[in-house]
Amino acid sequence: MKLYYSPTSPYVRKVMACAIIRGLDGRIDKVPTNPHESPAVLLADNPLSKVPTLVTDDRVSLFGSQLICEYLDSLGDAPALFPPGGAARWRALKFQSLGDGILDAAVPCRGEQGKPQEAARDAQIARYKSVIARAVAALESDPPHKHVDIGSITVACALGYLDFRFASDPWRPDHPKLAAWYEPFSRNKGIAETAPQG
Ligand SMILES: N[C@@H](CCC(=O)N[C@@H](CS)C(=O)NCC(=O)O)C(=O)O
Repeated sequence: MKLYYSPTSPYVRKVMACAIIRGLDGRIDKVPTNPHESPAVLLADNPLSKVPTLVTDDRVSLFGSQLICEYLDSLGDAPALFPPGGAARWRALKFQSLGDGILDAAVPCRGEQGKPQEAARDAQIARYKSVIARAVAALESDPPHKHVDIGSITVACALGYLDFRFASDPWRPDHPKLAAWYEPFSRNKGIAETAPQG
């Protein structure tokens, strides 16, 4: 399999964490890619020009970390990261949505912060930060379980991204229950080995 990859993308991290936890990382050929430059090879496999993009051994291109993680879950015989049904499934998928929602605000927020200051930019940044604050508060009220599944993995990648890109605005002091969940969870092999550097 081929994975269009960026080492600092939290969505790529989520995919690689799932691959490591399910013992599939050795089957993935990582292709360093800057999606913002829209290279022709990436566009040939993903018209949206985003990473992660996975090309399967059957030459099927899959994009969106949720879809890619679900595909990886269909391979091999390691325990599933997507619970097959019942309350556990909906809870895991809800946490995945919450974690992805944090990233869907935090990643463009960082983009806005790099632009020249003006009122519209500042209003958009404030809106993104409110989304992040509400989502982290919801996680403090109801942290993920210790169990490793797609929900807890995604939340860990989202919190790791806040540490990586928003270190001057630390989330731990006001969220002690979430911090107490994250500290041991982040030592899980798939999370520890994919921590962003730099
Ligand atoms: N919903 C997508 C989001 C992927 C995404 O936005 N990736 C960023 C990198 S962190 C990207 O490729 N951005 C390029 C662009 O938006 O042009 C997923 O879950 O994979």
